[in-house]
Amino acid sequence: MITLYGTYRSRATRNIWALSELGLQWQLRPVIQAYRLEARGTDPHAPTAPLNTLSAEFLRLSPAGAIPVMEDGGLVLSESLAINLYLAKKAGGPLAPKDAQEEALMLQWALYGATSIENDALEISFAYAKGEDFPEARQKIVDAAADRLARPFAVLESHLATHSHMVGGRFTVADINMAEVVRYAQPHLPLMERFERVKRWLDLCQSRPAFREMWRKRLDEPA
Ligand SMILES: N[C@@H](CCC(=O)N[C@@H](CS)C(=O)NCC(=O)O)C(=O)O
Repeated sequence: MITLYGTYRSRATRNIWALSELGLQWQLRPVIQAYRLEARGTDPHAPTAPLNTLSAEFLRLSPAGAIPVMEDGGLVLSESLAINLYLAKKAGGPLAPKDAQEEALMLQWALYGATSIENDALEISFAYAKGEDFPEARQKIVDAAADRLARPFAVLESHLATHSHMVGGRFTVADINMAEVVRYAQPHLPLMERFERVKRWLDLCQSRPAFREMWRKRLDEPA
């Protein structure tokens, strides 16, 4: 049985979405971010604290102290995007790479998302999570992140002008990985409206029942 360590309010959503699409048997072992506990006034080191990213038991699995982590038959794997690529190969089927070339392209897009998009998209996500009102300093952070994202979003836009999906002309794990990175920038409408194909592709990915179910459960989890 596959065990996923994490929460719905973390990058574990990527794996939860993929696990559901792939029809794999799995269980969730809740591990909360230490900073969330601290924000609630709970000491993450307290003996009564729930399992968290600073718990000794969890640090044995993840020296980085970060969720998600996946355990499967002795394999302990971190890095959400790598976990998804593993899960797709394990399950096979249309979401998985059909050959070495597709696998290379899926890896290429996962690395592009992680290195060229995620950090700036996260800046936008954090800024919007603080509320709808935008003091000038926060607006500047969002505008600068959106400016930096224009280049990688143009790369996606031009890819989607000639391809229906990230890889292989069908919905695959490469779409899940990229959609979950691009999602962080989604609240910034001026950016999404500028890149119409990216917006359309993201909407399509997020219309899948497996995404919707994951999202519903995420919203049910305390912030
Ligand atoms: N690149 C890693 C990032 C993992 C990561 O930063 N996870 C955050 C939650 S989404 C975390 O566990 N932070 C722990 C903490 O700050 O205590 C991945 O994609 O899995």
